[in-house]
Amino acid sequence: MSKKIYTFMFMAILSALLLAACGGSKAPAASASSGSAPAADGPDTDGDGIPDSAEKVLGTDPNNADTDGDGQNDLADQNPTMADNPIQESSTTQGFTISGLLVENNVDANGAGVPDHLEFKVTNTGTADLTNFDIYYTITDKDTGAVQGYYRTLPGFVVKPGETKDIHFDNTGQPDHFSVNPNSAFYTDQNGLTLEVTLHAPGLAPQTGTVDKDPGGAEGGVE
Ligand SMILES: [Ca+2]
Ligand SMILES: [Ca+2]
Ligand SMILES: [Ca+2]
Repeated sequence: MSKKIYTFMFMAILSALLLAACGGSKAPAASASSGSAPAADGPDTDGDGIPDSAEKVLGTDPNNADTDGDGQNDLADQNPTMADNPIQESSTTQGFTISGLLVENNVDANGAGVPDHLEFKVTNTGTADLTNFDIYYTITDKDTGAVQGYYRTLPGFVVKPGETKDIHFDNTGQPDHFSVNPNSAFYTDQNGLTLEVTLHAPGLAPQTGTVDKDPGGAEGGVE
């Protein structure tokens, strides 16, 4: 589907959900407590003006007012899960590598299975600490071609010279784990997916990687 169609669908769904959340302009006041209204109201955890229940339907993040990281609030963003890549780096100096990209069959430090998530290794090939990383990644549905794009800064992620560190994208809140949209295509789309990652640190050439997620592999349960 084209971006225009997505935008139209998003705005139409959002309008309907917000109208439902308000009880509708023509609904009698008594109907608000009848218990038969759609569950589109309730808490708005991130305060972006879209109730958590509606964010789930829209595919946006109930814990992040700017799901795609493009600087525009979900309510105002006409395509809230598709940021353009803002990383513009002219340096060609190589300072780090990325490897071991994984999006399913993840395991913890003891080898026990954990819910699917994006993870990979970052190796500092230079002589100074690396920090102030940022990342842009896309999730593409291999059947429909639909694309989501997310931008994140990675505060607190430091890689020392010669060190290789794992970085994870999930919502466990552990060190070197960074939050993700729990309603993204990664968790809701059962088709085969391709993730393309661009990792950047200031003054160094960005590094890219690609990894595929098998059809039906959306096991659900982001943590
Ligand atoms: Ca919200
Ligand atoms: Ca949100
Ligand atoms: Ca946004």
